[in-house]
Amino acid sequence: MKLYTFDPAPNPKRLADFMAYKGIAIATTQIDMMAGEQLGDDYLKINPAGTVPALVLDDGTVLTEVIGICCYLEALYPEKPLLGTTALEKALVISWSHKLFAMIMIAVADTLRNRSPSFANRALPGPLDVPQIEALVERGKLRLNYAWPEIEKALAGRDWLAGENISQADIDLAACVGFAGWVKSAPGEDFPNTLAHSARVQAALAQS
Ligand SMILES: N[C@@H](CCC(=O)N[C@@H](CS)C(=O)NCC(=O)O)C(=O)O
Repeated sequence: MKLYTFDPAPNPKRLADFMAYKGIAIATTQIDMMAGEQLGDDYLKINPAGTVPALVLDDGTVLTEVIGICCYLEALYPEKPLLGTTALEKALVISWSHKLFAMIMIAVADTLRNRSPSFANRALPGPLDVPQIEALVERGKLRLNYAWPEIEKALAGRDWLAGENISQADIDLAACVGFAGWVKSAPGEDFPNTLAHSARVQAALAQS
């Protein structure tokens, strides 16, 4: 297996934290997004979507979605499960991961990519030229203003999002909180449950 990734980026971080918690090491090449390597010919031959991370399996299959890569690795390395153990936990972890991606990751990405000059004509990841739409900056913020109170409520009286143990849902949420900081829209002191949750995730990762 070979992993292509770029450590500072938010989706790669979701996977890096999954692997770190479970103690998984894979031969890795960094694709420097700051230098645009994800859109270079060499990398597009590996992942035509031009996104990181990508996991290339020994039979040549390329997995390009973090949650799919996590599912594959969890099956190979079942110790310290992060995708749930019961039917309900498994459903909740995947549901939260999907919801966080759609509700928060995309909202932050819209806010960032539609305003920053460095993303001119690159409003969406990938090889397609996509012009910025200024209105999506405000819409992104609107969506985050709705999302954080929902998350805060969901964490009331519980340590972890999807059951009694840390899961990928928690790692994803902490990555979302970090990414939201890039656009100064991370939850602040009015969101004590969410802040405590991020600290709990960091502590679990530090112990792993
Ligand atoms: N669906 C992918 C999303 C991957 C993604 O969007 N990655 C970003 C980095 S966080 C990327 O590769 N962006 C490429 C670009 O901006 O050109 C996943 O679940 O991993």
